[in-house]
Amino acid sequence: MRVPAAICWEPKKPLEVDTVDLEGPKEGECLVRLVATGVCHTDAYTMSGRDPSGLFPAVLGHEGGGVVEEVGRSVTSLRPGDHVIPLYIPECRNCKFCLSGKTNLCGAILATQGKGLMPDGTSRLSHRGRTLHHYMGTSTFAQYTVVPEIALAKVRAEAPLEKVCLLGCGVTTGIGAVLNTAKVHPGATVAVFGLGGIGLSVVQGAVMAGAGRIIGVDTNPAKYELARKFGVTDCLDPKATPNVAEAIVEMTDGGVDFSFECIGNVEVMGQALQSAHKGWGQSIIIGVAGAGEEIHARPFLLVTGRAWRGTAFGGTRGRTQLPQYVDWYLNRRLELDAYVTHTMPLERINDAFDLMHRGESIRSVVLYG
Ligand code: NAD
Ligand code: AHE
Ligand code: ZN
Repeated sequence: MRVPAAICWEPKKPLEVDTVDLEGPKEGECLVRLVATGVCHTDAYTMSGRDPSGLFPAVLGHEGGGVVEEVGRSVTSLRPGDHVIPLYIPECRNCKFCLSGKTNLCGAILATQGKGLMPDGTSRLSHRGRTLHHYMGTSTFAQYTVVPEIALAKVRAEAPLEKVCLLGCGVTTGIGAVLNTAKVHPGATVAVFGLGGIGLSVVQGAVMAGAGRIIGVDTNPAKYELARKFGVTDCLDPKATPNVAEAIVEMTDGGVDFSFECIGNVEVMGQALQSAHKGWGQSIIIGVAGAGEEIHARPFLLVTGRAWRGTAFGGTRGRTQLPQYVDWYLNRRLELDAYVTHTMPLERINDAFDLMHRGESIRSVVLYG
């Protein structure tokens, strides 16, 4: 079928919106009509050419919400009409990782997904005969996409897909980092480095967990007003605070119980570790860094009881946990609406990246007509 899509032909170039060819679902796959997709900083990161796993040309996008239109052979858990959120980390419930009960990092289709292909080793996407790569197994910057059944979370049909699409990455990553990975406890002190879509979701998760003081750090003071509404108690501007880690240690009598890096800056990752309390402080890396970049720290920080950890998709098992997050949204326990600062049709998707780079948006959501 012929489908409108935004094509990323090569790094550092705007996306081209054009019609692509999409083959129907094969065994174990579903055709999904997207209603909306959020634009995450990770899409911009891959477009920048800094992503060591970036493949081109590709149809990017990984924060979608849509409706199943058709199912391939042997699909049993979904049928046409089901509302779904595509998952860049699937949940097969059968691989070593899923069965371990210790991680959300399902390994069932990792090898082909990393090559931009469906599990049978081929692509469903092409443009005038040229093969296009799938991105993160989801490719939500197209009105229709093909996704493996194990990478689709079925959610309640009454939930607005133009809002719950944010659970496909940003909001789930942030609240999951707090609730699943760090397991923040009531009264805990928290520092959040970067107050974009991910950082605000860490703040939201910290409030849900009953955290006490929540310190937000961002170089863009325009982010502070919304951050305070989400529950940040103190805002720090690194441009006005020469040593942010020292300032946090001083403000909290030795450091925070939990710090979260939500930027993708390896220097800030080190500062976040330094901000954690001796003996028990945990620092969680969420941001993704460019090819060749490495973290560094004095080993003494770890020797003296701080822990350095990371999290992907907030440690969330998508098919199991996203229906619950959707319920929380419908019960007003979880905020999604405030993240959506801009909406646009697919034709204007490049505006979403301009807004992000100018620091003017939290989440732009593309609405398919
Ligand atoms: P965003 O652009 O919305 O937010 C980033 C924020 O960081 C902005 O507010 C910006 O002003 C601030 N910032 C930039 N440099 C800073 C600095 N030196 N000190 C303090 N603040 C600074 O991005 P986002 O969508 O929230 O994504 C954040 C990061 O998380 C990205 O690296 C993204 O790729 C990553 N991410 C990771 C996962 C995961 O599963 N691990 C999931 C989603 C996103
Ligand atoms: N491709 C990069 C790493 C990118 C990365 O860490 N991606 C996160 C999701 S970011 C969503 O916005 C992730 O979950 N990765 C798990 C995985 O298996 O890819 C690189 O360094 O190669
Ligand atoms: Zn993302």
